[in-house]
Amino acid sequence: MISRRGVLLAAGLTLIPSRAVAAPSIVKPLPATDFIMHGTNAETRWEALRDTGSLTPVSKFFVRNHTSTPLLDASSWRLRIHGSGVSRPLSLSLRDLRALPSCSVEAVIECAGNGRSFFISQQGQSVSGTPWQLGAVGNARWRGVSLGLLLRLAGLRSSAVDVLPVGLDAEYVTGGVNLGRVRRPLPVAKALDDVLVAYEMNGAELPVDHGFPARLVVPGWVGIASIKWLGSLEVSASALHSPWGTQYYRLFGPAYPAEGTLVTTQVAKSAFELGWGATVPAGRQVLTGRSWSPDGERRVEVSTDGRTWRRATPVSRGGWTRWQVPWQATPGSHVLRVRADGQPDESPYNTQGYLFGAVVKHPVTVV
Ligand SMILES: Nc1nc2c(c(=O)[nH]1)N[C@H]1C(S)=C(S)[C@@H](COP(=O)(O)O)O[C@H]1N2
Ligand SMILES: [Mo]
Repeated sequence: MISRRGVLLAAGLTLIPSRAVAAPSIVKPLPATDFIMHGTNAETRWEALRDTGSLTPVSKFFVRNHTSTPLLDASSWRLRIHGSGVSRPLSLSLRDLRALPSCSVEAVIECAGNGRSFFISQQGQSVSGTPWQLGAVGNARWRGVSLGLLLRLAGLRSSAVDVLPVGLDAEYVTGGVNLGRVRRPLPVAKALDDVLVAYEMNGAELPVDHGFPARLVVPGWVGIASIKWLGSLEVSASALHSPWGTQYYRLFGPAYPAEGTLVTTQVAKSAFELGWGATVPAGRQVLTGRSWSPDGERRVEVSTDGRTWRRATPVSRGGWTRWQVPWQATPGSHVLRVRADGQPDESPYNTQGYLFGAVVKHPVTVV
């Protein structure tokens, strides 16, 4: 059999070195069984979480990249903390960071646009942005240094109001406009609360796609707050702004003021560990899934007929709640629904499709 190279040579073509092919945005393998691709982003397939525990394995964790994963050199990397809000600017190496007292938290990171496609398919509205289903979310155990500790070491002034984390990935150019490095200010009050500068994910070094050597983890807030590939933190005595708070991650639309409303915290969501339009065998099934919200979930209910709701049984709690519920599946088409504590039937419309929190109507076919 003639090789691919032979065919190309015979055709008078030279083999293009693989490095000349457009650099992939994401470094880790992205098998189609685990991910749905959206340009530079990879969405986790819910059916791929079925046999995983509370922590999303790195191999299945969604990736949201504005550009590409940068490969940073850990030995020359520094985290700079500077600005009018601190009296002792710092420049820390990864060793310095690792030498500080650490803490860990199990927390979900979720894109503000998770569920966006349902504004279109379920509510008939037109929204802009990546058409995620419900897989732009993952739960991990993050270890690192409390941002509050770092700010105090840098001599946080009482006048400080905002902290601006800046990523070291490429500047983001969209529609011919360069918006600069991915960055978004965080109020000092949240920075001092439960935010981590994380260098570990699920007990191992932070993977390159998830922010190596260090990223912010901002529990309960939309994913954009958790800046990856952290290079600096500007602490300011005056309010700071970036396009990721003025142009994006703002709610615009008839229900909002003209200047929009900043998106900060997430809304409750729930998902079945089933593929979209999955085929399920008839008979006694156990439906499994997860619910998550910044305040934790007390009650999760499932409906298999669209009229009656049954309490699901919690399987584990943590960054999110895993649950299960038995189902006597009869042949035909069904629509499954799940809601955590008062998830509404409809999500308020906003032009960029953020914070979809309504109950999703999940189609399955029983055979
Ligand atoms: N530097 C940098 N940080 C970033 C991003 C990015 O593109 N660059 N994407 C943000 C967005 S929109 C989300 S939802 C999360 C996704 O985190 P993950 O890729 O580790 O899942 O990272 C955030 N932090
Ligand atoms: Mo995001």
